[in-house]
Amino acid sequence: MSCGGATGNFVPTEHQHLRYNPLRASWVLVSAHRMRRPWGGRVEDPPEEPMPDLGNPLLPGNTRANGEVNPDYDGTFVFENDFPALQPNAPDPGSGDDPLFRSKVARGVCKVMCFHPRSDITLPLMTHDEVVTVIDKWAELVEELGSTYTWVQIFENKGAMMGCSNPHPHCQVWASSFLPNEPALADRCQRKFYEEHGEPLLLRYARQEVERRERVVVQSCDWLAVVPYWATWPFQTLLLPRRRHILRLNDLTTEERRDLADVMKRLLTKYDNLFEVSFPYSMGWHGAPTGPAPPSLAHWQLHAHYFPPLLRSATVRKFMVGYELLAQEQRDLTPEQAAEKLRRLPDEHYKIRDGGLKEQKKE
Ligand code: H2U
Repeated sequence: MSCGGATGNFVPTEHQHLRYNPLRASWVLVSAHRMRRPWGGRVEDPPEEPMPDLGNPLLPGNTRANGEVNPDYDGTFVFENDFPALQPNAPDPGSGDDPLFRSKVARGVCKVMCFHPRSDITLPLMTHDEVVTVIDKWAELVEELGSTYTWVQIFENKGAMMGCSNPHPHCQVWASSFLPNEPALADRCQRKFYEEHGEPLLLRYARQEVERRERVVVQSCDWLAVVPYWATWPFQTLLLPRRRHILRLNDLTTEERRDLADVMKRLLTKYDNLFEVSFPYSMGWHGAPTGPAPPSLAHWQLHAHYFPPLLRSATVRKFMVGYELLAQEQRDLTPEQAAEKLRRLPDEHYKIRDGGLKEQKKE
């Protein structure tokens, strides 16, 4: 790894050091030498493979918690969350006069989007065309909800380990009248970089990662997936367009969507192949803020974050606890080591290799 100003005896896999995350203006402590320590901590039960539960409320034709019956869908299916965290007509709490007890109005909508009619077909196991359909639907939702709301957060919690409550492949879409903390921070950081350097931070970053190669996991004509230089989660990745300035999912061309579907399938197959388990993660898209009159956005570049918790095996995870909560983020494995492990994995899914899905699913 090339570190600007490194002294002769610095070895990133041996010597602890700090790395800067320019999207969050924060530092992460990298202590790769700790990978050698014995593990005496919690070992999770192996994540359960979703059993075909014919009563799952997300399946076509089934009844949801609010009594509505799902249509007999055969592609994606979007519905209003029956237990929404954001509602469109919440009253204004008023701002109050005390600087220590401030509040603000929060309005929005929450939707759930099923990716596929079958509960056992996750994104890497879907056909290329089926993944394109998911991307098209994401773009449509950004367009539709973005005309009213300031921020449209598409996110997927996958696996019980990441708090996912339903094994049916799905994501959530929360649109809000306010810019949430994380995108607000990404907005400030990208804007500052643009003002100082005259080009979008992530366009320059993608170009440099393609040249440096050591953190690249999957690369295509239009897209790049890397373990970012500043990754915190062991196998965290950043997925971003590498060739042109793109604000949001709905700005992608047909070709870019098809290419993205291919890169997502390859990345998620590698994730599943790492420990031969349906890999848990939280992922989400960050595109430029929306709403009726968004400010100047030349500094923004569309990107997706994948935050997977697994560290050493299908049962040993990374916790973000003591030092991370009270001091700062810390990791053991270097991002370059994580990228190399993922890069070397086959593009064929282990379930396809083992013939597990052949009878049910034909590409
Ligand atoms: P997870 O993405 O964390 O698994 O959440 C699934 C969402 O689906 C959850 O927000 C919603 C839950 O409220 N849901 C319904 O709206 N109706 C149902 O009948 C089941 C689940």
